[in-house]
Amino acid sequence: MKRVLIRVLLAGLLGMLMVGNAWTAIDANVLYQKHCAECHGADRLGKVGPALLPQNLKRLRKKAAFNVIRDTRPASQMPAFREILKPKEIEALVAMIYTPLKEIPPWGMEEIKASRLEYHPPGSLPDKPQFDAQISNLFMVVELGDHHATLLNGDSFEPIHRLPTRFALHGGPKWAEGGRYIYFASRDGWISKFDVFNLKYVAEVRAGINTRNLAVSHDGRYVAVANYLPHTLVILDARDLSPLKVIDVVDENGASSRVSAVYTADPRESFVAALKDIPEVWEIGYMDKPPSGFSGWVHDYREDSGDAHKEARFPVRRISVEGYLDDFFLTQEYDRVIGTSRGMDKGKEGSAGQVVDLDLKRAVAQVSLPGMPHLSSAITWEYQGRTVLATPNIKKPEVSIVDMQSWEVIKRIPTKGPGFFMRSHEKSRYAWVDVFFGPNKDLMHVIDKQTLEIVKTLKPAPGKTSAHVEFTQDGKYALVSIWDMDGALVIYDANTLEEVKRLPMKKPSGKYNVHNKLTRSRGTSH
Ligand code: DHE
Repeated sequence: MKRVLIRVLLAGLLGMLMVGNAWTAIDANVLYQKHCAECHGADRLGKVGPALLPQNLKRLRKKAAFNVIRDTRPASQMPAFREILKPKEIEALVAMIYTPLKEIPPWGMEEIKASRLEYHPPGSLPDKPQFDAQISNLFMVVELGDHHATLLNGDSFEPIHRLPTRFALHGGPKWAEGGRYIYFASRDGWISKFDVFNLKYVAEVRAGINTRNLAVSHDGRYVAVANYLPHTLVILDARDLSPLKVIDVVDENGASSRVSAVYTADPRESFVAALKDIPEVWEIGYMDKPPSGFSGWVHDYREDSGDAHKEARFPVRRISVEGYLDDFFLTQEYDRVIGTSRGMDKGKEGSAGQVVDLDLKRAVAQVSLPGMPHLSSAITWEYQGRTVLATPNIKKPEVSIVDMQSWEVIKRIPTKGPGFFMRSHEKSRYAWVDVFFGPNKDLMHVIDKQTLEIVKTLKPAPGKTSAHVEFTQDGKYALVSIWDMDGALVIYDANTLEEVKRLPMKKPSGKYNVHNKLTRSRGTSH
């Protein structure tokens, strides 16, 4: 009897741990709600941070998850919990996030349809702008600080309108129809269509629970949404955001995957998506007539009234790649994808990047990019008779310059810290890159595109992160964000590199110019 009692007591003690000065059982849920819920959602379904569920953590070993919580990871807004949580507490959190939820809310066609909000049906608002400005030089500036966006006149640099947005937008909002409309995506799945001429939202829909980004077809007819949760790609009718198709992202054996990102490949009339848990790139056609090579049959939805045609629309073409693509860049000709994979750079030097030919359906070259570039931020220009691609690196203080013919890295430009965003313009001799991480995060480098040297380093607001540049449509001015609640948009003369104006803003992140985005300028993301 005595022995049994001792065993029971020991078992009880084993389930408890010393926290502070008292013996307290670790309640992972309490820790989670205190330290994690604000960003990852009280239900673990994701908010500003991604969903924390076993099906979304397949590529992360538990040991690595432990290290992420303890030390954080590159390019993440998450703090390191080394000083806050004890190793056993971190272990308890790891065990928790690898435990399946009893139920994940379904988010399929019916739920998406039911979530749709229509404020103004297509055709019900005037077709003329309700303000006086050159539409092609408008900017939309996202202010993450208080979930707003500012529509800015790119000639006078006067704000036209400030609008509330959904919680935590991510990825570039996408312009359409010459600047009449802009589409926003929030990390919690809301897609919002804003009528810029009338300064009004016209429709919204929740396309996912945890979303990456959106793309709009070059003809403005369709919106594609990339989701982390559920593992789907959603195609919406751009006119009123009604869902047209929910594509389950699964491989031939039924394993599912998060979608890293989706972009539009204009001349191919397709969306291209990179997958995080399946070694494939997907191309989803939105053309009306099927091109050769597509096994599916495509129908113009405008004339489509019958269910029989629905499945045939938006056929998927699978392209096998080596490893998983976390981030990618489409060439200006839209025939190749340059992709990188987190973790692949831990292997041999040079295995981090690969060039995938969309027509040949295979990788045709490797690129040595071990510093984990943020490829959606890469830009290209002509240098000594060849096209080069330039990208900052999230893990390394350098800008990599890659020859796009040989795929050799021809120069590594040392910077004052790892960067996130890089931008230029066809008419500017300079490329701008931020220092986003580390003690020099208030610096912004300006690189001469012909000498590949840093010619000036700006410090727009000492002590505050300066990041993300976008040019006016003529390339004469560069707009920089001061990434702070008490932040600003700083406008520079792009030739003299002198400041010309400063507008106070709440943690402005990205800014998006109608002309540069719609003409697919080589100096910006598309
Ligand atoms: Fe982004 C774009 C991925 C974290 C701000 N980011 C993108 C795109 C991808 C991407 C694939 C291109 C989509 C597009 O524009 O349609 N971002 C990732 C990540 O994997 C990463 C590292 C981790 C994550 O949390 O998802 C990440 N991103 C961040 C941030 O922490 C940033 C700095 C703040 C935030 O908003 O969360 C951030 N990402 C941005 C911005 C763009 C973006 C402002 C659009 C840039 C543009 O000019 O187009």
